[in-house]
Amino acid sequence: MDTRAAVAMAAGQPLTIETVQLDGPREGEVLVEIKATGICHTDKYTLSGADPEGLFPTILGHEGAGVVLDVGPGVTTLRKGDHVIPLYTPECRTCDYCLSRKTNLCQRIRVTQGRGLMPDGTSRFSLHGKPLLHYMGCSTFANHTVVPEIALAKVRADAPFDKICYIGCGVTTGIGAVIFTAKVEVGANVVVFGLGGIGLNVIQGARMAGADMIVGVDINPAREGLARKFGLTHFVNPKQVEGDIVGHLVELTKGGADYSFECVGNPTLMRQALECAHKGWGVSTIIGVASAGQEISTRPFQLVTGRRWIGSAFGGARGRTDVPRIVDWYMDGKIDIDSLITHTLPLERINDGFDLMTRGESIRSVVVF
Ligand code: NAD
Ligand code: AHE
Ligand code: ZN
Repeated sequence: MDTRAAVAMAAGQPLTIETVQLDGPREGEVLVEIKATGICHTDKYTLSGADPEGLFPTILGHEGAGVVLDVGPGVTTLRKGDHVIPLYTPECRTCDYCLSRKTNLCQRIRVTQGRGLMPDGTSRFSLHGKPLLHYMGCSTFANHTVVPEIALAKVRADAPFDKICYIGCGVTTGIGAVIFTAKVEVGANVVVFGLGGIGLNVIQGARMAGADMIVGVDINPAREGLARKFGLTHFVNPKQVEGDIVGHLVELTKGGADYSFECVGNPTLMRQALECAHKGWGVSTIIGVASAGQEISTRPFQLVTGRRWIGSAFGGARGRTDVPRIVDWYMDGKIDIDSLITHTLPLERINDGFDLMTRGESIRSVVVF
């Protein structure tokens, strides 16, 4: 079939809107009509060329929601008409990783996914007879896509696509990092570096968890107002702090953060986030994605003295299990997504969405097909 897509022909170039060809679903695969997709900072990172797994030409996008149009042979858990959210972290429930119960990082199809291919090693997309690569197993910047059954969460049919698409990455990543990964408890002090599409969801998660003090650190002063709506209690602009930011945060939190989160992708901030964590028990969670070649560092003394440095992908969420629950949280009014979707665009304006992010003017732009 033909479908419309925003194609990334090469790193660093704007996306081009094309009519691409999409083959039908094969064994264990599902054809999905994407109704809406968010634009995440990770799409920008990959488009920039800094992602070692960023292969071109490709169809980016990993924050979508849509409807099942067709299923391939062997698909048993989904059928035509089901509403779904594609998962860049699948949940096969049979691999060693899923069965360990220690991680959400299902590895069933990770190798082919990282090469931009379906599990059988081929692509379903092509343009003028030449293959286009998939991205993060999702490629939601296309009006139609093919996704493995194990990488689709079935969600309730009354939830609006243009809002719940954000649960496909940002909402789950931020809230999940607090609840599933760090397991923040009632009364905790929390410091969040970066108040964008992820960090604001960390703040929302920290409030849900019952944190006392929620400190946000961002160089964009415009982030403070919205962050306060989500539970921020203290805003720190590093540009206005004289001297050492770590010392400032330790003093503000009266000894250090019980939990800190890095939501920017900057190794310098990752170090600051670790070092502002409380001696003896502070836990610092890295969420931000840094480019290939960048490394984190600290004095080992920071860890010897009881701080823990951990990371979180997709908020530690098991997608097929947890994503439908998070959709329920949204529909029940327990979490706010609407206030974070600052821009809604047609596919033809998808590059504007990237520009808004670059200029720090958007939290989430959502493309509606
Ligand atoms: P964003 O662009 O919406 O937000 C980034 C925020 O960081 C902005 O508010 C910006 O002003 C702030 N910032 C930039 N430099 C700063 C500095 N020096 N000090 C303080 N604040 C600074 O991005 P996002 O969508 O929120 O994504 C954040 C990061 O999380 C990215 O690296 C993205 O790739 C990553 N990410 C990771 C996962 C995961 O599963 N681990 C999932 C989604 C996104
Ligand atoms: N290819 C990238 C990987 C970057 C990365 O860590 N991605 C996160 C999701 S970001 C979503 O916006 C993730 O899930 N990581 C686990 C995994 O298996 O990729 C790089 O930098 O190499
Ligand atoms: Zn993302």
